[in-house]
Amino acid sequence: MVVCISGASSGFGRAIAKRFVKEGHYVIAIARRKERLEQLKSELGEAIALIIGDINDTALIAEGLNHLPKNFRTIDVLVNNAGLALGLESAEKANIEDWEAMVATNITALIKLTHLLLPQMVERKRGHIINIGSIAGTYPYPGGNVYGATKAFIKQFSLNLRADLYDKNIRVSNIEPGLCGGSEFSLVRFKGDEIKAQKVYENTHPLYPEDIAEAVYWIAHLPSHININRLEMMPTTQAPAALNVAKTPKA
Ligand code: 8X3
Repeated sequence: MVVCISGASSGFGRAIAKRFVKEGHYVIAIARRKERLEQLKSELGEAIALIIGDINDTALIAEGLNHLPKNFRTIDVLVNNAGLALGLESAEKANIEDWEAMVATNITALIKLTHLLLPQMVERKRGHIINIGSIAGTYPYPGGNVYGATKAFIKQFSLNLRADLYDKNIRVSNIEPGLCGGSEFSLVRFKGDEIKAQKVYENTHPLYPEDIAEAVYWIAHLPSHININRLEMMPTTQAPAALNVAKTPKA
């Protein structure tokens, strides 16, 4: 199996790459950070091919895909993993550049890579697109504003792809993880503030990137007549929150 993973240099992407290579599969790892990718290659060896560059640069990614070594040319699985959250401010205080950056990576880059790889899958009548969504695409939380909305887009895009692809033997799945430690997710969200980032996972037992990798691996290895549409996963220590009602203080 050849698996193409965006955002493969760290976190979920890296764990997914390792999981597949461990079982003898080939991985195309796409990410911007050259050193990290090269380190991954030195760990995983010949089973990994690198495309180093910005996921939004379609020409560069297409060029990389067109020059893959022979063993990597028939892509069976696309894991749209690249994504980020920026900020946790209330909507009226949020930074518009943060909103735009989340839309650019979580939505625009994801649809562009899908659009690039889908025709060859349809032509071969074989393929699987696995998107990394989030529980934030279903459950609103304060400060989740645009981040959650981008993940809701991914959820609906996945379901609409199913509507176009169910008769072409192409599977589409959306994995929707909740609180997950062991990655740079919160460090990125809080712009490098390590203390804030650590607090998110303090005194609790979150999911870890390896748990997400396990889910991706399982979904990709089910018999081909089974399509997991959505897989919502949370740590046992997390649950959808109660509805809040704001009360006006008594005068
Ligand atoms: C990550 C899950 O709850 O931090 O997408 O938004 S959450």
